Amino acid sequence: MLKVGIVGKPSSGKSTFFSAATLVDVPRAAYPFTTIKPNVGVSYVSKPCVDRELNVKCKPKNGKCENGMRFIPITLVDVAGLVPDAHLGKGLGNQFLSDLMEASALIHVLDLSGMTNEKGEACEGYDPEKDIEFLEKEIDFWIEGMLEKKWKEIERKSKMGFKLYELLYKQLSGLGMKEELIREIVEEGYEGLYELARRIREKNKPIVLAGNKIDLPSAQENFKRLKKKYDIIPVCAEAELALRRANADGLIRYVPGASGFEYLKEVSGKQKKALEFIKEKILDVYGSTGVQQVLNKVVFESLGYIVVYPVEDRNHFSDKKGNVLPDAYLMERGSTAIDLAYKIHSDIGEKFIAAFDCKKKMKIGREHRLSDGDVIQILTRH
Ligand SMILES: Nc1nc2c(ncn2[C@@H]2O[C@H](COP(=O)(O)OP(=O)(O)OP(=O)(O)O)[C@@H](O)[C@H]2O)c(=O)[nH]1
Ligand SMILES: [Mg+2]
Repeated sequence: MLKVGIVGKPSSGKSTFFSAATLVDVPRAAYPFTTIKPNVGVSYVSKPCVDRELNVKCKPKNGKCENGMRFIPITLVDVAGLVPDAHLGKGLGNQFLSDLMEASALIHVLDLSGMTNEKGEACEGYDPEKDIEFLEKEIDFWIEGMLEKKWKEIERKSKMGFKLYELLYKQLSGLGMKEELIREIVEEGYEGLYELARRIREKNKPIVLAGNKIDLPSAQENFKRLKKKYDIIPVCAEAELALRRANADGLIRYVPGASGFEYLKEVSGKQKKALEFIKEKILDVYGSTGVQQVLNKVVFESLGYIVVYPVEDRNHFSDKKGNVLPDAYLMERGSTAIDLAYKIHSDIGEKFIAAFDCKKKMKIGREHRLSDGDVIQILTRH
């Protein structure tokens, strides 16, 4: 399953974001290094389901479909806070980032309020822009460290005639890099190991900025200033957590990512006040709490993934048992019919003959590139 990591300095709200996105209950608190061991959970990205377009009602096996939105599972990982000079051993260091090795992209949860310093300690008037800068550097130092460990050996082998990009690719194999991208970087040239690490990070681990704590007035001020320079999504992780919990408890009906919710029961007192606050100060102002938007941006914009629906029965868009549109797969842009076949099962890949585009009602070949929202039947030999 596609993996996305959550990074940021201590106390920025990473675990609150994680909890809101997964509904996994984890410790969250206003002191640094609340999280030490990584939290791993299932979250979902959402896209309008093709069932409306096809005039059918889907029955997902994985994930869910609510209000016409298909929710597709991803793995989310929340780690300890990163501080400046973590690569020199400050805070908890940067070794724990190895928990994010397989993450395809990162979410940087920023505390936009400026009410915590770079170490996550309470303060006032801290500029969150500093966090954007130092965090990227610390991730670069971490990758540099991985290269450094084997650098002598890499240089020796490279002099012996082995291709440098192949050696680098091997050394970073756990990072889920593409050999082609590493080759491009090597061919373009770079100055020193740090620069090489930075280029590798830029090409392989896109970072989406989540401007958290937007409910606080100082965060709103910082957002107005920083949005001119950076692509930041305003987020209130606390609000999303409250809404998802109230939904799970049956108090309200709330579909993640929506701009509103409806009451299902009589709610009063503190709870009603909190929900009304969220409606007036977050949903009505920003259009959502930002959590779902951040997840969707990572997967559909930064990584450019598409959603493809494999089916066995082309006429009913279903599997053999009649479940309509049972699966929705996240696939890399440029994926082909044969890629989909192998993703379903290696056996299906091996027995592939052709595929059928169920929307266009035409046969397609193994190298046919798939598009977002395609409904595909794979034809195999027996
Ligand atoms: N006002 C406000 N506070 C928030 C929001 N999200 C998180 N917080 C608070 O920020 C503090 C830190 O939250 P955590 O989720 O534990 O932060 P973390 O980044 O996981 O912290 P470490 O694990 O220590 O690195 C807690 O007191 C949260 O209640 C938000 O959207 N608004
Ligand atoms: Mg935490």
